[in-house]
Amino acid sequence: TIVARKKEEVAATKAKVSLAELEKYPLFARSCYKLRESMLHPQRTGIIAEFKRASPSKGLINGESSVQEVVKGYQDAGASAVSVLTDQDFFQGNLQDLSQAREALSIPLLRKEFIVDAYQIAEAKAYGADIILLIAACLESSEIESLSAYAKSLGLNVLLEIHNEAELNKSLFDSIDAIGVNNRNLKDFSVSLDHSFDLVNKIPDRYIKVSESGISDPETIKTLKAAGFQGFLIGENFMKTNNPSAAIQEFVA
Ligand code: IGP
Repeated sequence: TIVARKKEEVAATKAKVSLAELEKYPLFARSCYKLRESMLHPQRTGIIAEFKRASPSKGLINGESSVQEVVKGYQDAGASAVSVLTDQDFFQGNLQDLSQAREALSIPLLRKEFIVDAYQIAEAKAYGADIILLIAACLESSEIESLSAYAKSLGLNVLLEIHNEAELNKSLFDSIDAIGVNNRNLKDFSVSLDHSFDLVNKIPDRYIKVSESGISDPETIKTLKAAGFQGFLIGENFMKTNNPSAAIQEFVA
């Protein structure tokens, strides 16, 4: 499984770079941009725009675009935050993409990763992230609680991802800032916005509500907003074009 694979990956990395060493990286000491503030900012769109070269469902999406150019374009177009994949095997991402994005940005940056260990959270901070993702489908309730509390202790923001009501109910901790409904089923990759519409009213209002995946036109954002979402995580729709920065501009125009 993905969780087992990630645990092996973390063990191998830890053997090379200890947690104590990560804590000495210059970016580890920075204070993070606040997710809530940027998501609700009147001059921003609520879009969390993703840099995604490839995916397990689509294969190669964009092997050409430079991470810094794309994320800068996202920010200039009014994105509230940027997401960068760091998984190599499925998404052709890496931690250098994350730190490169950090250099180009002055809005919150999400490390998009399958997090199974606190070490990956320290790593996120060390490479310039402001937000980490925790996926309820990959974690026990007690792990969600302890990992989110650790992220908070480092000053990071936490986006918790769910796909159904059971995952929501095991995840309602104070150390979580935002709850994202993934419209894509991680097992069979089928996409339906109904997941968002069905779950939005079950998410307590103290959390920022984000709809994730499969959003491919501006009208959908209006509908999701009317249903109660403040955030919209979009990757493929922008990355599949040869100019993702132009694609997001047209999208928000
Ligand atoms: C973006 P899309 O369909 O716009 O490219 O989706 C984002 O929601 C998706 O990449 C994603 C994801 C994840 C990827 C959501 N949750 C968890 C990897 C792991």
